[in-house]
Amino acid sequence: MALITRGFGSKTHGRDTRLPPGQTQVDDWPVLTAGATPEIAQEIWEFTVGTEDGKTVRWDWDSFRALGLEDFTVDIHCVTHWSRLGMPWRGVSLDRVFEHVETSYDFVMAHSYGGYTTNVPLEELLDGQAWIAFEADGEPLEAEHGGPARLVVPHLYFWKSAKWVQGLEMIAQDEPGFWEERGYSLHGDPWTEERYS
Ligand SMILES: Nc1nc2c(c(=O)[nH]1)N[C@H]1C(S)=C(S)[C@@H](COP(=O)(O)O)O[C@H]1N2
Ligand SMILES: [Mo]
Repeated sequence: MALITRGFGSKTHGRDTRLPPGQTQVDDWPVLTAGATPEIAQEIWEFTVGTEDGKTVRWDWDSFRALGLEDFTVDIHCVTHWSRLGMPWRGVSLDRVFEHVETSYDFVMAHSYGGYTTNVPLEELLDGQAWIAFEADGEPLEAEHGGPARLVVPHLYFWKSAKWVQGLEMIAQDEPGFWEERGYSLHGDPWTEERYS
């Protein structure tokens, strides 16, 4: 499909107002992975949240999805300057997850199968801002795009959206994850071009 769909965004002088500065719209979906693509079967998949009291809240495939799947449509922005606009997804809001988590810590380290990590402030994962996604473009997530499940935090650069996410670790202070240790911004707001630290 090479159709160019501009969706509902308004355009000023030909530039879609949904595009953050320095970004170019693409219609394909590039794959960006540091390392190999892990193969995670649904039967062994689990999602955990670890808190400061040493407790781990744990879900398997069915119990996690039973928290409530919802459809959401968002724009995604990679720090390598591509953006995809109006992308349909299906997943569980982190608001549903944190209804079951007691923590006084303000920061989160996301951990993926395969070892990737990325940090996000807790308040930026709540209030409808982040999901654990199982489907994109109406199909189960392909392994190369993080299937069976990935974090989606669309208001931050896409490296925050950990593929093959395994769980979240509550942390007291903000700490760098994989790319943040390698010079990328701790925060990663595409609208203010927080690309590098
Ligand atoms: N586990 C894991 N998650 C990851 C990455 C990775 O290498 N490993 N790359 C990140 C980066 S830099 C981007 S831009 C997006 C790319 O997602 P995509 O390959 O589905 O486009 O995934 C992010 N999540
Ligand atoms: Mo990226």
